[in-house]
Amino acid sequence: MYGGGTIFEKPENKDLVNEDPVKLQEFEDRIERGEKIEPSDWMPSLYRKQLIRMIEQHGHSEIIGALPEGTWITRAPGFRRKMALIAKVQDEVGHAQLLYSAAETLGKTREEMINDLLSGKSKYSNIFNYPAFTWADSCFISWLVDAGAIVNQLANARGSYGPYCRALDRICAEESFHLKYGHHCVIYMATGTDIQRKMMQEALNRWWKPMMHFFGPPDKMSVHTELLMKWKVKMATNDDMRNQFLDMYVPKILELGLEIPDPELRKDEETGKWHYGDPDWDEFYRVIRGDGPCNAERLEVRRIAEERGQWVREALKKAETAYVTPLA
Ligand code: BYC
Repeated sequence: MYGGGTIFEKPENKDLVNEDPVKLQEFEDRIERGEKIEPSDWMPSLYRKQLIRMIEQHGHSEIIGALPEGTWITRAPGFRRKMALIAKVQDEVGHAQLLYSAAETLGKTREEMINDLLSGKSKYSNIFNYPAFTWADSCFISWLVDAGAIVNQLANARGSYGPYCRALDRICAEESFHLKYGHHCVIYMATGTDIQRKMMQEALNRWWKPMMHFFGPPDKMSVHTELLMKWKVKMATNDDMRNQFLDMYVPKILELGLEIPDPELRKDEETGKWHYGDPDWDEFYRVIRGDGPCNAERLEVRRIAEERGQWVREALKKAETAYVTPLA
């Protein structure tokens, strides 16, 4: 089952057996021709479920992803960094709003999505379940996690579902500012004092493994890729995205005099593929099942934020009713 049920199973293609074969063929032909599918168009229920699962998880990742960096706003070194980080964190939460709106076009309400996040039924990105101990951790997120997100989002923005693609276009435009900000922060640390360089190296050591996990399990272990690529929801496989990230960012990291904590990392120039050491996929599965260093804390913070924002939502509802109720 999709949309928060069992995990790591191949798509239930019996869902497709029940679809009207003529409509299914027309739908697949449209996708093949590169047309966008819009909310009022016919779509197989499995396409709808898969999109809800993926867009919702993406939205949750943005909102939870704002937490580790958010804790650094008050401690950011200097006023300029504070202002930039406030703007970045605000953008990330805005991305969640765009994504939740895109997922709502498929029939799941925002309330249902938030409830599924808080109950642990829906996932969010593995990487935000790790602690940001130092300012250098925040710099790592702003540069390299955003870089990974851009690799993924630029590819999928060319996908088949109109509302998701349009949200991704806008998100990518904002992420490109984050990337410049993050790169600047890392350059500053990596070319600073011995202590700053050491802090940056330690952050890289802490985050490299979750960063490798960020693109999802290796293709041979991925359960959704085949179908999602066929329907152009995903435009690159997990391994291709990881490879593209390594291609683009390994040279930039090394240029700064930082060491990548993987002695096996090397590029096979013949195939163009990177070889890397086993990043401990068991840890990845543990973390995405809820057993990472910060999963409980992240959800608790989100739950408190939901509780504290309840009065705002109620006030807005009342204001809306007052506005539409004619005066006596
Ligand atoms: N984390 O068959 P697979 C940001 C799950 S926010 C957690 O390969 P798929 C930022 C997967 O869901 C941007 N779970 O899946 C924010 C599935 O489980 P279920 C984050 C993961 O969907 C603030 C199972 O493993 N980006 O950058 O084909 C500040 C099997 O995997 C992960 C997105 O969310 C993971 N990393 O491919 C700074 C991108 N990977 O659902 C920065 C949108 C896999 O069957 N999502 N799983 O229970 C995607 O592109 C795809 O969903 C993935 C996975 C590539 C992540």
